[in-house]
Amino acid sequence: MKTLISGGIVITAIDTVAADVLVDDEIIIAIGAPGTHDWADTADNVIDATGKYVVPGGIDPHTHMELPFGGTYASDTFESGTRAAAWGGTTTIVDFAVQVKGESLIAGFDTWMAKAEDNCAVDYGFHMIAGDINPQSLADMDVLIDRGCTSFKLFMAYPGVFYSDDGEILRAMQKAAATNSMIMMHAENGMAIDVLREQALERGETDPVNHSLTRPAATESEATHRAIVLAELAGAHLYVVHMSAKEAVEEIAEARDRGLPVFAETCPQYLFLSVEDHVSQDGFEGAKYVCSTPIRKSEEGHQEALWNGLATNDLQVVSTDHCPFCMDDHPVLGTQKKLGVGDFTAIPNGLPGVEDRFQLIYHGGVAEGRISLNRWIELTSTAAAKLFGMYPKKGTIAVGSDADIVIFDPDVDWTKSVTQHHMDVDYSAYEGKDVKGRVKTVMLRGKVIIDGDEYLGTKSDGQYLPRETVSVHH
Ligand code: DUC
Ligand code: ZN
Ligand code: ZN
Repeated sequence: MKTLISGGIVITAIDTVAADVLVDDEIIIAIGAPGTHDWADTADNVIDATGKYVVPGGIDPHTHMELPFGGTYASDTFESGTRAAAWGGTTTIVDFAVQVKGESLIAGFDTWMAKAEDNCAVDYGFHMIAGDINPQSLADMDVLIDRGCTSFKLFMAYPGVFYSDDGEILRAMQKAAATNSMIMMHAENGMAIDVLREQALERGETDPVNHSLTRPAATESEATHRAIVLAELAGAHLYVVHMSAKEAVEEIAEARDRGLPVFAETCPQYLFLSVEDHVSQDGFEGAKYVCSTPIRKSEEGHQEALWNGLATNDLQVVSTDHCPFCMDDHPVLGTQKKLGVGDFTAIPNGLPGVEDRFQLIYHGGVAEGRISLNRWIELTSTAAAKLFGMYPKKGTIAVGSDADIVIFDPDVDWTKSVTQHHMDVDYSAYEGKDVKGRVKTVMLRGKVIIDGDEYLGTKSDGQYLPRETVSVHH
């Protein structure tokens, strides 16, 4: 079956060009100047993209569907979360399989594969959270790499849960260097943060805002610095996740200026939300914005530093860290954010965002003049494909690539709200925000799964995506 997308402006990380795109079955087979071919004669389906952008489907390399956290689970399942991703123009996610203490890496991977299988509306891969670094875990990294899981996340935060000490981190990095796999780091000094949290509670400071206040920027920048030092010692590639502090971005910039293979992402919540306007609201409202790393004070200049890092390539990726929890009771999971009423340390950490990211970065980035159209695509699709071994199958519009294509209308003005999103969570972190630009049509490997207001996909359209090892060096 052949589909012709005609009359649009094709945008990749490099080019902006008026072109028609011909798709055969799951693959892009031709890209040509409008009016120079007879493709319409043999196409089964013609999609008119006149006046629209034709862009690669978004890739979100950081989601947590169904993540167990703080006595509950992230409220989006693989089914609901990937369907919401599709609505927002994202056609690939890379989620995190979890190894808990005492369990093997492979057992954790198999558990997460089983959760996702036949339950994903878009294509999916896995990184592996290594929560118990020991000789067997290090040996098992080889097995996972063979299965297409080529990146491993370590935590310098959450002592007693996911935390690894510096020795464990160094060993995992040495193994990653030897296998050409990627180390992803949650860079926060969890030991110091635990002291600050305990002291805040002792002083009776229990409101949600204390989550942000007990994770000061220095705890992120110190951990980022230490992660870079350890990665350099090991000769490993390092990707620091969910950066929110300008001082931490400076550490990344300094490492990259020295030519190290160090990379980093930020997320929409750190670009658009602040302590002043969101986390410190009256009552328990601030719990909606409790995540780690934390949302920070806008007066400290973090948002500008993050946008600047995205524009200058000190930061390479915008992911979401999608990890939603309901404010009121979830029908199946029960109490979520409100577990932390009277004790901010018991608020499950995380925000919804998988549906928001692609369009928000267009709005805040392109429409508001901070980045180019090409950089928007690079940050939300191409760079993640290259860093995590999916390129050029994913992340671009090119002959031979998967036909994961979004037709995007840059001229639509609309207002974000929980009433119009598809994520299984009872609030929007961007409620009432006016934005420009909206996803119109979404194609996953040649199949139209979103057409305007209609969802045409199924919960098993998505396929597991085995990934290659690292091929990007700077
Ligand atoms: N941060 C969050 O906000 N949620 C899940 C895990 C994490 O590191
Ligand atoms: Zn994290
Ligand atoms: Zn995360």
